[in-house]
Amino acid sequence: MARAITVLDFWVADGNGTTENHLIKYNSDRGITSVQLIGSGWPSDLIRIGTDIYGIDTAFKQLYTLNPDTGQTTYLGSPTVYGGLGALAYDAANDILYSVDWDPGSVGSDLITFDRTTGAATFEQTLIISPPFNHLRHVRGLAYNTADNLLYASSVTVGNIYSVDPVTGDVNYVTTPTNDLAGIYDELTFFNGDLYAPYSYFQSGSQWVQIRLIDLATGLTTDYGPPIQDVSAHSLIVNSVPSGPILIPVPATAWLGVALLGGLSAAGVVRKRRQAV
Ligand SMILES: [Ca+2]
Ligand SMILES: [Ca+2]
Repeated sequence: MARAITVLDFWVADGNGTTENHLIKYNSDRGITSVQLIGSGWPSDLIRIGTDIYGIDTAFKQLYTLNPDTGQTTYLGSPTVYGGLGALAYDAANDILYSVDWDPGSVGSDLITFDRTTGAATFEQTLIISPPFNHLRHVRGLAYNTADNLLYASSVTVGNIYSVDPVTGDVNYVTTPTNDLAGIYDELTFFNGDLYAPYSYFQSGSQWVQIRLIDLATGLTTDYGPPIQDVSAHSLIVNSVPSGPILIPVPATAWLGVALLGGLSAAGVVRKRRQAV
């Protein structure tokens, strides 16, 4: 019998203030740590491909690889011509790395593919919802679903999730995830067949992130882990999700003083409670 997984572990980027351009690492046993992203401009998505971590940088318009232990970034090739790259998604079966350009200077979002060796970007198609044949605006979250071979894209201005068929170009509305705190879903990531997202919102003068599971059939969400203060979560990598009971968020004030203001120590400051689901 397989041993049950009990640890929730994920990474988001980036932080704000003292953790600007940091990779924020959450582990339900060890708490929160962070590492500075060396050479980063705007870490707008990260994705794991095999044993490597790739990132997209909106400010530098480029693909890079990341050493998550040291924070060192290595840029691939030359800057692209795309001014609004903010998401990555990977089709492992066909080894295709997708991105989206949401350049605010254009009318809509364009699907892009990357050559992971040269860093060169290729235009694939403009994302148009059919019907009503409107451009899909401001896509900053993208994920590839191996269950149906479709891309899932989140528009931060509209607040909806759409499916994108990368073969036919069809774009269809899927759902509107819960938006109870007037926030945005700045990234999407499938992990073990489930869709997770960093829900980003402002409260009490700070920007917060809450990792959420999204039910694509209903749009209803389930919180995973605690809300984390001072994060602008453009990126999400999920490393481990408990199999069975989920971690119930504890009041952030119970540990943020130590975990964030005290320099993101890895002390076991996150008190946990468990509840059957
Ligand atoms: Ca993604
Ligand atoms: Ca993003």
